[in-house]
Amino acid sequence: NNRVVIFDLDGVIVDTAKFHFLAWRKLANDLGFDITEEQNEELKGVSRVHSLNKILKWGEVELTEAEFQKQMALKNENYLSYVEKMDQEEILPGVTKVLDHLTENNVPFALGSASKNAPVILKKIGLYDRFEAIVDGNDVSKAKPDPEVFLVAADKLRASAANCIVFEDSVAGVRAANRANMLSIGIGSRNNLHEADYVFPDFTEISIEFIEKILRN
Ligand code: B16
Ligand code: MG
Repeated sequence: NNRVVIFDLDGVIVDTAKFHFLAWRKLANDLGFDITEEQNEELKGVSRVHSLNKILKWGEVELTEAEFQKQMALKNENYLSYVEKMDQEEILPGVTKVLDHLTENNVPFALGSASKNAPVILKKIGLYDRFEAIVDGNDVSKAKPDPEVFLVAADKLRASAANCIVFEDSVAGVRAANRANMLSIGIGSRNNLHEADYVFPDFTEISIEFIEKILRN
């Protein structure tokens, strides 16, 4: 069969949301306000520019274009100081088992992430060479929930959208997969991700039998 799989990065393969939160929080604090973990949920899967726009709205702060660019660069520098310390221990539990199963069964898989830092993160955790294709924030112009990132990934895998299975932790990402007419598998809470075709709290709850089932259907 010609099924292929597309993985989101942050929140699916690694938990970099905790580092994004620390870095955004520092930026907010430097500008004189604070952000909550709850607000951080709304930043998941959202591009860097959109994230900063949302945060500035929450803090009721306005920046000049030059200041905006400077703050984004500082945030990324700070975020990368955490990424720098990552290694394969950061791969979320249960992920490797699924990737190995796909590899053993010759099922191609790609990355479909909003992050411009995706390649460096994949190299840090030792998974860079495992992906058939990597589509990230550098390759697309329309952010999730626009399906562009997943459609480009499907294209690179030479697969039709109907044959793609997407693993996503964000609401925007699940919507993007659904809009692309792909099978969407949410990783996280059912409360947030009820629009997904299936939802699992994390990869340890996903059995090889389930993977086999969705590959066959
Ligand atoms: P960067 P994903 C997304 O990654 C994150 O969930 C989101 O919080 C972040 O703002 C976005 O990448 C951009 O990341 O600043 O590294 O370019 O979940 O799509 O893998
Ligand atoms: Mg994500």
